[in-house]
Amino acid sequence: MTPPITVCVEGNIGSGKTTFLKHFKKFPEVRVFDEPISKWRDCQGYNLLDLMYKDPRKWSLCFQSYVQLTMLDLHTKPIVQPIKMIERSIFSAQYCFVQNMRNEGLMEDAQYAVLSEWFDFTTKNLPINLDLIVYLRTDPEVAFKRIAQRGRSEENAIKMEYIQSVHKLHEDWLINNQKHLPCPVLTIDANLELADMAPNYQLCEEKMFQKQK
Ligand code: TTP
Ligand code: MG
Repeated sequence: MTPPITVCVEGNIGSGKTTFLKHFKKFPEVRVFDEPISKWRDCQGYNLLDLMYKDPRKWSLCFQSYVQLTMLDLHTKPIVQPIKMIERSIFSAQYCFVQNMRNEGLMEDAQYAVLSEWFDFTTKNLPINLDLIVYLRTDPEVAFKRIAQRGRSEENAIKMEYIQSVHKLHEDWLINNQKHLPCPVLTIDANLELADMAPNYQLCEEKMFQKQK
């Protein structure tokens, strides 16, 4: 049997990744994994996401090391369907979030070094196969508005500058070729309202099913 192909959906916080993934749950060939954020909010009873936002200097390393573990779990999970779809990847965790925490001085250089060593080791030695990245590209203003609208309690103090930095790191990685790209990228205009997204779903379906053949 040919190994499944893996598609990961990337984009800023609030870009619409979870909503985008929902559309693909109807295909029997596709196994869509729920976002790992529920684990980040409850690791043996600890809400690591909340701890990290409340005191990033203290908790960023702990939080990001758990994000890394949950992403590895998703990347390596065996499935019976021919297509795996996941929200995010170990790559965006490292290139967009860990990098940002280091840039902002929220993570010590030594802490960053340890996470980077884990990242390098696991991405080299574990079977993390990515076949397509779908980049939901938004203007930071749009992502910021959506985050405010959904009102996730941990995120209520997020500032526009933070969303701008995370946006820039996604752009550097997925558009400007400044980091390693593990597979081709399909960029989608995700500023659109949900009602106007149908052609984009179709574009993604075509690419995905074409790869699977
Ligand atoms: P996202 O992984 O961007 O998920 P989302 O559900 O907010 O995105 P969408 O609306 O597009 O579905 O972020 C979830 C939260 O976790 C957010 O507050 C940012 C935070 N986060 C980090 O701090 N570090 C990380 O490495 C990742 C992946 C997320
Ligand atoms: Mg989500």
